[in-house]
Amino acid sequence: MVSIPGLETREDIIKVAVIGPEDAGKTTVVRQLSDTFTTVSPKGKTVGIDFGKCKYYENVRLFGVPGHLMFKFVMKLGARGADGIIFVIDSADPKIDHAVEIYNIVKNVVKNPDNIVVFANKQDLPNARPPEEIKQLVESHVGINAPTFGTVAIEGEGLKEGLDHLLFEVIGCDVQTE
Ligand SMILES: Nc1nc2c(ncn2[C@@H]2O[C@H](COP(=O)(O)OP(=O)(O)OP(=O)(O)O)[C@@H](O)[C@H]2O)c(=O)[nH]1
Ligand SMILES: [Mg+2]
Repeated sequence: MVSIPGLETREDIIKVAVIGPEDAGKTTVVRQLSDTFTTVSPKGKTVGIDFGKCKYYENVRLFGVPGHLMFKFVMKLGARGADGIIFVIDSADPKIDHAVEIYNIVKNVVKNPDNIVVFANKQDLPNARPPEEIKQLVESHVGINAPTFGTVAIEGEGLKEGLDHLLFEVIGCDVQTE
């Protein structure tokens, strides 16, 4: 477990919001990156806020929000004040119009909407579009040029690489390895 210096107090914890359209894999991402995890997802659909304590970094907390637009108010609550965003897209079914709407809701409540990485998830599916295509889709529709990682959340593939990029390259966290 690595700690990020100067962030020992509760207020200084790094909050990462995990957003994206319904069924993209947000809850799976939070669960895989966490050692302590809770979710409110009856029948697999998140209606509350997923919460995870990151298994790699002491000071990092992951907040997963619902993907269904019916729960916009919960999206805002869960993402409010986040230091960074993981934007999860199902590469086989990107639901890009919903993604645009979700980003437009969330960008107004986070600290800096440019602190974002995209997870082009479900790369294991035969009809998944490659990460570069998802990057371009997000750029042309959502209007953001975000670092994009191919992921398979159910296997944990690509998740730590994407989180590390968000923390250290995009947000610019300092890291202490002992
Ligand atoms: N094949 C495949 N399935 C995945 C992957 N990631 C998640 N899933 C599956 O996709 C479904 C939805 O995953 P969730 O993590 O619940 O998705 P979500 O974005 O939290 O869904 P909502 O909260 O309802 O919007 C589940 O059946 C997952 O097991 C992946 O990388 N590959
Ligand atoms: Mg969910």
